[in-house]
Amino acid sequence: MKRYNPKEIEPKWQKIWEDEKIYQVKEGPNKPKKYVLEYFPYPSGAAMHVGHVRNYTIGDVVSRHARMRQYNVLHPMGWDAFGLPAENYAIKSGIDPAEAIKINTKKFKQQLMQMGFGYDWSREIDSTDPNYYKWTQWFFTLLFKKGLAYQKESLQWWCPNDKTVLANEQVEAGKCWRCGSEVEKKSLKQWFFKITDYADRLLGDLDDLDWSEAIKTMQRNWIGRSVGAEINFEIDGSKKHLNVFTTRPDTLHGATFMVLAPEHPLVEDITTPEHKARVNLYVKNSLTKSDIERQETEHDKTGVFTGAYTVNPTNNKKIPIWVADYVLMGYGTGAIMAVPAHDERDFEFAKKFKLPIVPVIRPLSSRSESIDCFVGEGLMINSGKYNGKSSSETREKITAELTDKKLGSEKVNYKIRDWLISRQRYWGSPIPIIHCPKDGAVAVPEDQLPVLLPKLKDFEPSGDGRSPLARISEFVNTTCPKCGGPAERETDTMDGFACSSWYFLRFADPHNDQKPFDRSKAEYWLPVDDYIGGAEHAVMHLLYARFWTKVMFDEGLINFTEPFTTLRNHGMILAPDGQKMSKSKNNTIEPDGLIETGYGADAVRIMELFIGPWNQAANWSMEGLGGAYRFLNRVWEIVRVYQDSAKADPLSENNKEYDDRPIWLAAHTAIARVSEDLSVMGFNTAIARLMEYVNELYKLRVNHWMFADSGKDAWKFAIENLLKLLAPIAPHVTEELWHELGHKESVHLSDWPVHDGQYLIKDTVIVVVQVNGKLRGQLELPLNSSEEEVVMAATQHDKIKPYIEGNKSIKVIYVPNRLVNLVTS
Ligand code: ANZ
Repeated sequence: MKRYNPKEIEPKWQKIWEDEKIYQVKEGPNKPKKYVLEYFPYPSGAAMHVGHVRNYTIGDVVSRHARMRQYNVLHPMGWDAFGLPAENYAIKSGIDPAEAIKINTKKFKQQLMQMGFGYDWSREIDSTDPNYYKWTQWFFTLLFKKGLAYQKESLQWWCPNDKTVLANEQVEAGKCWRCGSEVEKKSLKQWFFKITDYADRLLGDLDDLDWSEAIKTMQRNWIGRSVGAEINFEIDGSKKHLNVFTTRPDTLHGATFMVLAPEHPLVEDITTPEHKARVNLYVKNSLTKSDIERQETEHDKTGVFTGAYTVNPTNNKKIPIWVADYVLMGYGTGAIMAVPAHDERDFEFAKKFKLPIVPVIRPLSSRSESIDCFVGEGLMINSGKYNGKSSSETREKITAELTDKKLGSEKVNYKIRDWLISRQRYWGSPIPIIHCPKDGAVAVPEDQLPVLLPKLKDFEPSGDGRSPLARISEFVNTTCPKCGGPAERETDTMDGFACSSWYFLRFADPHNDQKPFDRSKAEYWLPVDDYIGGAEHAVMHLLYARFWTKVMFDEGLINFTEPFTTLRNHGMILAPDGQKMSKSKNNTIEPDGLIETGYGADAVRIMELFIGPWNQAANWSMEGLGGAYRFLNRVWEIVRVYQDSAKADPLSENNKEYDDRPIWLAAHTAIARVSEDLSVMGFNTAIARLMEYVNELYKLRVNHWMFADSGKDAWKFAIENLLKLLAPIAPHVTEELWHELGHKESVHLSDWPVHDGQYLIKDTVIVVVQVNGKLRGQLELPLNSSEEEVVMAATQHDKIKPYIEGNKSIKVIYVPNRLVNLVTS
């Protein structure tokens, strides 16, 4: 047998696996299914580095392990190729985006292949392929027909650098999530998906998902459900009403002023002539601020009085109405009742403008009626008939009372906003809508889909609020599908997140040209059992995909309501110096080079997993990679020695009988432990156990001749199972050695071994030896040794002898299999 040379064996097996299609699957009733999926990558210009590769390595081990446990495993791969990263890359490098995608996906695919990842490539999808985006458009028209896609003119986040609008989720602390530029607000007519209709279900169904609590909490906060009341206040001297949303109707007696958002339509109506000029100026100034700036707590509160008053229904007192920008128009009713004694923002405001502060709740733990702000629950004070009652009870009572008097009602509010889906960029799926002067917005009929994205020479965004497609009259001008009259096509494209909201379904039936997918195929494979990826998608992709899945369920397209049963977020790989790897920092490490230098993909895979727990960040290390390579060499060598031994001439000495139990014990222990570790994704500990196991086999080899008759079966078992246990992690080297042993079928299609508990029972025990109650030594003795045997062994032991010498009578206290105490006198 030759030496271990990954450069030779890895490409060889990759080709054989592809030719023999060992990862291609079909729906089948005989085996349970498992769908393992990693986020499909966007093939931007930069190649994948070892950080990206970790994600796919984890998915690959999970899917190979499942396949060996006789699951019918779907493990597909594709390209999320529409969207800004690909387009920006194309602009920068001056290549047509479609061309750039071709080059980049080829590169990515080659990178994935050389890592030995077992994908069913017959299911490869590309979101920019018209056969794919035809169905993305079809879903758009479905949402449109269900009233879940609509167009609205409103102020939107605008990225001046990328020259497009952004969804709320894509603005992070006032900056564009992609390029980091400060975003602006622009009034534009945009397309939205009505995700708010699904807020309650998106929230409720989180409970049953096997996802990390961190991600679930981020989704809960993003959806932001608040239960409270809407209260209607009369405006003094006017027929108009002022409606507010509050989560604390219990504090109504303490409302001492009202605040309107500057954009609130009532501002214009109610402001008295003498306050007009100041209010107008204030409103104008506040419109230049972002919502985030407006809500910053460290800023001094600003505001103006309108001159108008409402009436507090509890005591008929007049309350002044102010305008202040800390109240946002986009939430609740855009107006609040301010309770400075119990709300921090109102408290700051009241102090600054010298408005009354009336406490109505006192904490249970103190008797003082402090005028500092207290935001918790407690007992009511200054609240008439409610005094002495708990604030939570009062909350319900006041809401009921207001409802009776038709002054208010219970109300649930959500922070989540509808999903802004239109983009003024070229590289996306066209929105399949035709605008007709007579019929308005009309969906493109199914038989005219897809609306093809035309090839453009100049696809740079114009920045005027329209996409480059608006410059192409052949694209724009068309006829109305309803009346046949002249009409114009929508020129915005869809956000890339539309494509990724259903791709996991397409993998179940990727070549269907009649439907997005066949229902029975989707229902066979989905939901995804293990979804593996970074945590960066917490509130975008993962929320959108859940929303689309629920819409499809409602439409009767599928029988499940959640796309991803289990979500696993892997930890990042950092550069050796602990920095985040990125092209701009020039510190990326790509697997290609490591494979090229001779370490091979199997060693890189081991390193990706052995570097630390899979869900924690870790620094890449070259020394570690060397260690992984040496380990694989040791595996190679032990199999080689075993092979050579089997061929050797049986010498008389080798037919000696020997006890083969330690070999069985080592093998079954390894099977038990590695299986246990892999079942909980303990990849690093599984590898550590395999290393221990290999060490043990080397030790055993010294006394237990591999070619002696009495040990043959045990050694065969030990070596073959070493290869099986290592196969999901290091697929190439194990496949090569497996075939060296004479197997014809792939090790990856073999059965995962099961340990036999009877071999794990050890036949020796450790007995602790005490002299006069003090620990003096330990003995390894046969299980169930008699008292006599134990005392004999103890008294003859070098370490224990000195303590008992010269003592005539020794009393013995013996706890079988555990402890012996020799009491001298
Ligand atoms: C009176 C009150 C008394 C409030 C009190 C709080 C404490 P969440 O939990 O985020 O839903 N609010 C309502 N609409 C607002 C808007 N458009 N802009 C800014 N603030 C607004 O918070 C709901 C609370 O935030 C509401 O309850 C309201 O203040 C304020 F002791 O009403 B509260």
